[in-house]
Amino acid sequence: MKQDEFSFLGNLDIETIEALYRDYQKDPNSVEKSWQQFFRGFEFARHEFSPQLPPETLDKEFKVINLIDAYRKRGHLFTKTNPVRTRRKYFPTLDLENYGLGDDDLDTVFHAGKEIMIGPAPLRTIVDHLRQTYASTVGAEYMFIRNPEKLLWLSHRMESTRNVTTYSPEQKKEIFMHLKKAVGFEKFIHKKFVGQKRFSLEGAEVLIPALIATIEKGSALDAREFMIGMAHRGRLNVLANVMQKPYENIFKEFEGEAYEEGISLGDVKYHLGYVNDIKTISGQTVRLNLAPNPSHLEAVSPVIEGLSRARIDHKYGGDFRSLVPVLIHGDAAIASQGVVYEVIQMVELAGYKTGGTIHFVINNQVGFTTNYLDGRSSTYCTDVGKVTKAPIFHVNGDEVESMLHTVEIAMEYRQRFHSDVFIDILCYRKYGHNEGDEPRFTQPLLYKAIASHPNTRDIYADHLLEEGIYSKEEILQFERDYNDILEGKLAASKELKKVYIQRFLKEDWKGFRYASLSDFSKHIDTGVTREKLLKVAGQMNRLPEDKKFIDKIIRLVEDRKKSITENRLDWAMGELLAYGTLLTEGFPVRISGQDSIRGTFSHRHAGFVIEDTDQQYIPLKHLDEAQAPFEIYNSPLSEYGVLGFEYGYALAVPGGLTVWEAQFGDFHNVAQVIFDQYISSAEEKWGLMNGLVCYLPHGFEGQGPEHSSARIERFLSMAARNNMHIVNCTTPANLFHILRKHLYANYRTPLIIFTPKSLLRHPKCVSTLEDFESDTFHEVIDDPDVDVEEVRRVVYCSGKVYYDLQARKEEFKARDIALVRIEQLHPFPIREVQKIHKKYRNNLLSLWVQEEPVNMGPWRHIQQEMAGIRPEPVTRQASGSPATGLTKVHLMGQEEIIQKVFRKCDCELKNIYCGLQCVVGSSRKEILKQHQYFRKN
Ligand SMILES: Cc1ncc(C[n+]2csc(CCOP(=O)(O)OP(=O)(O)O)c2C)c(N)n1
Ligand SMILES: [Mg+2]
Repeated sequence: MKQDEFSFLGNLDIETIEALYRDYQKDPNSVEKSWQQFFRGFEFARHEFSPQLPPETLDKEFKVINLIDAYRKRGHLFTKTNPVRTRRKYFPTLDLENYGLGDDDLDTVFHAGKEIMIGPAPLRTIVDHLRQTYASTVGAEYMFIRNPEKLLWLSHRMESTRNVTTYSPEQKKEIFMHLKKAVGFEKFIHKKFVGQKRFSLEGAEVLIPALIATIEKGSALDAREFMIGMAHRGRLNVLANVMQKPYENIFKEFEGEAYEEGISLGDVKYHLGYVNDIKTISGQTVRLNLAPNPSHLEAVSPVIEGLSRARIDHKYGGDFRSLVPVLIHGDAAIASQGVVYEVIQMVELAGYKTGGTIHFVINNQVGFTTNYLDGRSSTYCTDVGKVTKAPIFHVNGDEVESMLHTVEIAMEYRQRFHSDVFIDILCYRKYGHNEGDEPRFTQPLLYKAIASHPNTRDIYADHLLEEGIYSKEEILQFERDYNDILEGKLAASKELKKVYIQRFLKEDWKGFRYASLSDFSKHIDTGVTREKLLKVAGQMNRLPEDKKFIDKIIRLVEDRKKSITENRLDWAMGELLAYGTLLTEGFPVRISGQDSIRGTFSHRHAGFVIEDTDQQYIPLKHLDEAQAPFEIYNSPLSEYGVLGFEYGYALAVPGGLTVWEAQFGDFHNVAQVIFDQYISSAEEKWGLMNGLVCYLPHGFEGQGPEHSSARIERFLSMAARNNMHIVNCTTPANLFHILRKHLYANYRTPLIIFTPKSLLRHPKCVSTLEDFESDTFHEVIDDPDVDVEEVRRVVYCSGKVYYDLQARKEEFKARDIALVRIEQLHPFPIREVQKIHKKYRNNLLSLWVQEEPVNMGPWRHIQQEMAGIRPEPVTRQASGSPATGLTKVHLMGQEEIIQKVFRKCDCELKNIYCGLQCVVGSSRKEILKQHQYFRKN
């Protein structure tokens, strides 16, 4: 293919352009966006032209403008940003010929130079300026941005400086000191802890001065706090040389001895978090938070965003400039982990905005062993950033000054426009995935190049030598001095007895303690006076008179008022009253989930849309002037990202109620990583408490395999040592009390609530005002409708199935059957259950009834927890899929369960509920044996 077939302007005749230009003059929007930019530049330059310019000169001016446009758009494809590999080839190149220009034009002065801030200049100067700005050590992708203000700001910022900052000798010395530490730290550990995993930063040491520049620049632009999330690579170096975690504590972790108290299991050293207040060069104190994170790459990203948002909301009064989220990604992870996309989609939304995240990528061009060519289809690993049209800079990791210059631009942009920025650090990985891994198995060629490649410190030292800033001897002495410091710290670490893990955000959690088993059975007074209940309900059920609402909303509010006067409060009232009372008592409340404002099942209606508008009236925001903030958001259609976000949010607001709601309980499994790696395990790994509440709609109503089960069994298999509070409430009042208890407790654990669907409107699933006034949360609800002496069968169950059983019990007037509801599944209220078990002394048979198949639901957990009582299971039969999609099959299955519970004995000892074993066909001997068994037990 001939070169000029690729040419942009070269293969367009001038008449076509002129025609387009005429259109543009009539209406700029009538031509395509890139042509608008082109003509805008052209007119700018043309200001200087004499109207009598010969058409050929005019044509060339156009071509130069087109060349400028090409550098802006595609210069990044021709940069020298890869320190150890030659880049892939891209066409068309930026050669003059491809733009209808040639060497003969190099000395011609073009007015188009004004477009790039240098004024009329020879083409040679223009090209030189463009190369330096767009195709040297920094590649900038930004021309896809649609906001003209952002676009102009970026081109101006880069072109006016040729995309370089000239640092003073003092600044250069400072930069060298950071590089010296970044390189020296890794070398020291490599020598002292041979073969131990540390996921060294070598090859990407420039990250350390880059982060320090982020903090310095950010703080000069009003940032007071940084929330940092990163994976394994270089984390120890960041902890030591950015977070200023004491070296001796890090060295101690290499010895792997016991932890100090408070941490039971702990975690590997390159997952731990840290918080520190440090002083910037200008003397400003800033807070740095590095969140702990699991191995699961990118899982920390939504958590950082939630933490950041919570701080912005609660500490900085909504000021995005005060806190900057910083995410450090690996190239393979950012390109392929879906949660990155979820996070990027979220952070421009009202409920999730954090004012722009600075994303760094340690782009060492390899995953574990997987080459970048096998790791992604996109050109750049950062292409996901284009979803929100964020500017993306690709920087040569060997060029520390270019790096710092880019950081300055990124931080200025973030503080000005409050949107994301990406900095892709092109670098390499000195060793294998970890230090014991042999990279030459998989990348022999690359590693040959890496082996002889000098490190960033030495490259920069050479610059400083050349510039006469330091002598060789001085540089060597700096390195020796730093090494001596580390030797001292290593000796000090030997004196330490145990590994110290600083609890992340310890200060914010003052006043809270870890939960103990007895907490879960302790009754906290969570009742609310009638006067207050009525006051809150009155505000909740008030529509502003000056606004119009559709009839259905007016009727709904009337029904809610009626439920108060009739003293029959449903689930929605129980839930909203919990929020309302908590808000007036000073507890902030935040709820997010898919369609949560109205509620998937149309029960909540926390916001009323004003007729013929898109505005909402949210009554819980208008309770009284002193109330705490109430926020409720419909989340984007994401589970992993949003749950991670809310987990982070709850982490930063221990005194608030933060709720994540799954649309149907099943969908929580899309966010399984957050349940496994944070919610259930963060306390044991990192000593982290968290009070996040998760609503997981659960219940078998014939809605099919994916809309029935919230997989209770999975939560119970994760539950141990008070790590989570798991409940399945059957009354509005019990929900009300558990939410209030959760906030009034001075310990925090995640609270998993299996919430109902059909019960939301079930006429029996109501509570009275008295239940809200004087009662408390019940872990177990005994059957109020029995005569203890009469009871022959005790049926334990949890959740919605209770109402199905209760209906049949009423129908049969079966007062000899007691229905006992287990409202708290973990920690299991065994004492309470035992008390009930003993109370029914004439009981012949204990049953556990659940709607789920025997291999799902709480059964296996119940079997263990109630081993002493030995209930017989009544369940659906084992299956791989939780539920049927056919309504009739569902109803038959449900009926079978209910019938089993209420079946009278077919055997000769009629009228005794002796158990499922007495089915037709059992021999008399067997039956008698069964009966004896039941009597004895
Ligand atoms: C979700 C997830 N999948 C797989 C892994 C295993 N793993 C650990 S590091 C790694 C490679 C990461 O490559 P990259 O993101 O480029 O970071 P680098 O190690 O190169 O800095 C893999 C696959 C993991 N930790 N998390
Ligand atoms: Mg990598």
